[in-house]
Amino acid sequence: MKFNLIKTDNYSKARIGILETDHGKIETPIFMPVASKGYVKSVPTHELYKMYKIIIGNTYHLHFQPGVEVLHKAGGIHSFLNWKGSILTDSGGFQIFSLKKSNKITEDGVLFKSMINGSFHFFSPEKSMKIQRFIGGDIIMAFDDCPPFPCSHTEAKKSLKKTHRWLKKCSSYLEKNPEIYNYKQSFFPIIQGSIYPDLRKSFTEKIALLEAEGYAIGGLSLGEEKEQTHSITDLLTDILPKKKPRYLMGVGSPIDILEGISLGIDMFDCVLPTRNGRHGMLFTWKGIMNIKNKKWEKDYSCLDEFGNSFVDQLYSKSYVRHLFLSRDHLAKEIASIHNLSFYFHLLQEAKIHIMHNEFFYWKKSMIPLLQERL
Ligand code: PRF
Repeated sequence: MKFNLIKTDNYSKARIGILETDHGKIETPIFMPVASKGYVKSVPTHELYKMYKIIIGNTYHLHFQPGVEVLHKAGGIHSFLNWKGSILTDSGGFQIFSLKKSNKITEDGVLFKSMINGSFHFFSPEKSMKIQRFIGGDIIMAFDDCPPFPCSHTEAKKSLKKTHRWLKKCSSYLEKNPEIYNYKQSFFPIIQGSIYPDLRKSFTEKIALLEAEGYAIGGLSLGEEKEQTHSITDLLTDILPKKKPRYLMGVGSPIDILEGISLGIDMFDCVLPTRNGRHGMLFTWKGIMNIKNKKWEKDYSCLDEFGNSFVDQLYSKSYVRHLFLSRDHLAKEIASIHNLSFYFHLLQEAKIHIMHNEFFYWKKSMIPLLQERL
């Protein structure tokens, strides 16, 4: 993987870069739609690919369905999906922890009960790496221990030490077990440490020396105050090597993304545009719209007059509301395509403003609009 920084904003830490995997070039900052099981819910691949050239899958989900044997026999996840772009896979740890019930964390890994059939499974750093080799993502993530929020300094420190030991196990597994498909996989460590600046700082200083191909910030956006998310992110992007991509995991809303960009983040992923879209929440340039609202019952104007997606001009607000109330699948498809298109264009705009050193002021002017409830 290559990463070239092509521009840094004069008035914020925002940057533009080109990230290149063996499956193509991606301009950063980038938002990656979530395809945990190898598909973005309700969105056909041909629509997705018109906008996005990278998606994020999940080791935990793909391990259960369709399973590594199916993926391996297909020749890896790209062939299985017939996805021409890049794929990043998350390591699965976070999903296991967030499904907390009935799991047991030990020094070696996590014992948990499957949501699908109730059977018991054990995930370890080595196992996550092995599965990620078989899945075949272009970027693979370290198996980390993400402590819940809130958590004490003592707990956070203990968990961070485990994340560090697990990181070493991941790296040594990958060194001994090279790629099984004919393209490169890049490995990103994940920074944890909850909301404690001392833990975050010392860990980041250590792993910044590793010369990893990119770095991820985990353990944020778990319910802490926005100022805490921002100050931790700010602290870490000051320490991380400037020439490597930074990925803020599981973030976020359009505003969170603009804040992240201004703090020097290059990559984001979040279920928000698709999950909330499936429930009728639409993000627009004028604010957030709940299309199921009675207000739109007889509004025959197009879904989003400023939207760039074909769905925005093709369907009316009244009609999309009707599709939602009738519970037709088409409603979810239209809303998800609309939201992914909005996110895509928001990042396109952000890049134009970074290019012209106007990002900081543009972001400031955008926040009240994005907060608006229509
Ligand atoms: N770790 C991993 N994946 C994640 C997170 C994390 O901390 C988060 C937290 N925002 C989202 N996805 N492995």
